[in-house]
Amino acid sequence: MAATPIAVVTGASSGIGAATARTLAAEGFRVVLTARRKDRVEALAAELNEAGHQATAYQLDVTDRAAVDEFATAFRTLAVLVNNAGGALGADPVATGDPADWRQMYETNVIGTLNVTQALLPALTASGDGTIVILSSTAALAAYEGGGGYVAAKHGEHVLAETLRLEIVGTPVRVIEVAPGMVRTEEFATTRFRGDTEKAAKVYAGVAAPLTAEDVADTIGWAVTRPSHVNIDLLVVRPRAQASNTKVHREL
Ligand code: 8X3
Repeated sequence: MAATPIAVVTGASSGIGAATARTLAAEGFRVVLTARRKDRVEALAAELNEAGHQATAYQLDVTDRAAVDEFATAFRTLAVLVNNAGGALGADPVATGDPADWRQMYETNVIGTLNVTQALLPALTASGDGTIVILSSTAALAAYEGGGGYVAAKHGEHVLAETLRLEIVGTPVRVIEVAPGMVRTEEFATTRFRGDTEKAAKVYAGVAAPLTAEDVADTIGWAVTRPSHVNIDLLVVRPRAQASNTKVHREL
């Protein structure tokens, strides 16, 4: 009997990462959930195991290269890597944005993805049919006012995905970029606005139905389960109320 294929999901403690872990577990993958918050990934892994799936939790900060390398030694072969860890900090204009925020966003979104991808690429290649998913954003494709450092970091992730796809064509690893627009998760906007829930709520004000983490997990699950010869290069997904990063229909 063939071994159950393994999927690693980073940032699996909440939001899109946690929803993706659930989706891939339901698709029959053995999921390895990583996040800085050990309690959260352990609780989700326990829940999935109780439901009859196969899940393991691992505490990991994707910006810590030594820790990522140590984590990667556990995998001789790997079917799927979902680079989901990342996020936004602040919504200041370029004129006044804090360089420390910009640096941190580059570190988590771009270097974090680079670290995990580099460390696991040998195992993905050894599987004979590996898939890398890079969770970017519509901020990876177009700028918006106040997006500053986040737009720059997400453009960086987009370029990482594009470049890697060019460089490893012909090897048994495909590179999928999923770029969601407005997704309402429990933490994204609250983290961006440093716990200011009022500011966070304004992001979604009057929007009938922002995407949910499950909507995005659904697109990821679909993309990674396409036949082996198919590559979804870039999948942009937005709620119906959002026509562009700056054109949002609000019923106020
Ligand atoms: C999240 C989408 O519009 O906040 O990646 O940049 S947005």
